[in-house]
Amino acid sequence: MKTIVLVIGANGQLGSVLTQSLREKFGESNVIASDLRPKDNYKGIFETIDATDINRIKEVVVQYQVTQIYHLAAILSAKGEETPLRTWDINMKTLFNVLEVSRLHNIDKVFFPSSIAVFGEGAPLNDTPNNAYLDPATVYGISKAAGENWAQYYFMRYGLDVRSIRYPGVIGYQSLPGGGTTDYAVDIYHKAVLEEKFSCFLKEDATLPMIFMEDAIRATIELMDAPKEDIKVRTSYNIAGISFSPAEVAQEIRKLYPDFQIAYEPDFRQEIADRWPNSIDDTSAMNDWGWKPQFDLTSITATMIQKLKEKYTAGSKNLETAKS
Ligand code: AKB
Repeated sequence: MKTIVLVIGANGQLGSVLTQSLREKFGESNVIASDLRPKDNYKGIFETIDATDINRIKEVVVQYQVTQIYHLAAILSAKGEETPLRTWDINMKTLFNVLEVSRLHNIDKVFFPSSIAVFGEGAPLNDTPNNAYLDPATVYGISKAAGENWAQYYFMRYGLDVRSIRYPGVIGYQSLPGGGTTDYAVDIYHKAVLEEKFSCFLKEDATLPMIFMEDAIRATIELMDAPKEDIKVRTSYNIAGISFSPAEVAQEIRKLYPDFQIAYEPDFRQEIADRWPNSIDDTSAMNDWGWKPQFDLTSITATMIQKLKEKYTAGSKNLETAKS
């Protein structure tokens, strides 16, 4: 049977890159991007979907005879704390809508992203195991922990093939993150390339699990491609890329930009980071579907700097213009 994919939240940091990769895999005309509104000059099939509206999701699923849904729309950890009840409402309502439409319209596979934000003080800080106790301290984390259990419920009760990954902070040059606690790890590279001083909202030693975009996309596609019987975890899989602190990225950047300057001005996001793991144990993902990261801090830094330089240079005759 032909695979037709619907990506909900296709304008986001991960969504925009994942949509491209899914188009390369399944063909341009078989991947429908959707979000609250199209980006300027968007190329490819795009449908406007507010995922809190179940009827709109249904309409698009029926119109294109969708067989897989990637539900990426969510309010992230830091932004979510501004309006806790709205965050809960949006994150849960959109998930229920996707699960219900998928169940009622016989969708083959659903992807639901979870996050390291599901962990809290009850979990070990180092090499946090897949089945650690979950006591998240942000609304985003609570919604993801609940979402994982609902994903498992839909699998057990209705046989819906929902698969999920707990993403660490995702670092990529292709898109910008919005509203997360790990966002600094993308912003820092933009500032380095623009040769500007970086003000970091986390402390210098705030070590967090991170992953390069290429690894995150590959993990998602490998998980979705894995035979159904290999998927033993129906809540969500830990995946580790690497772990580093702001001071360690700054040190790595200085190998290429020796004058790079960073100031530490921790805000409320530091308290969120304090409760998240330093590192993640991803043995279950490795054993069940062969997960293995490829990028370390040195290769991430080299790629980010090279690609962002190219991007700024192309966008503005040269880097000098980009800086002003
Ligand atoms: C965030 O910082 O909120 C996200 C995440 C780790 O899920 N990047």
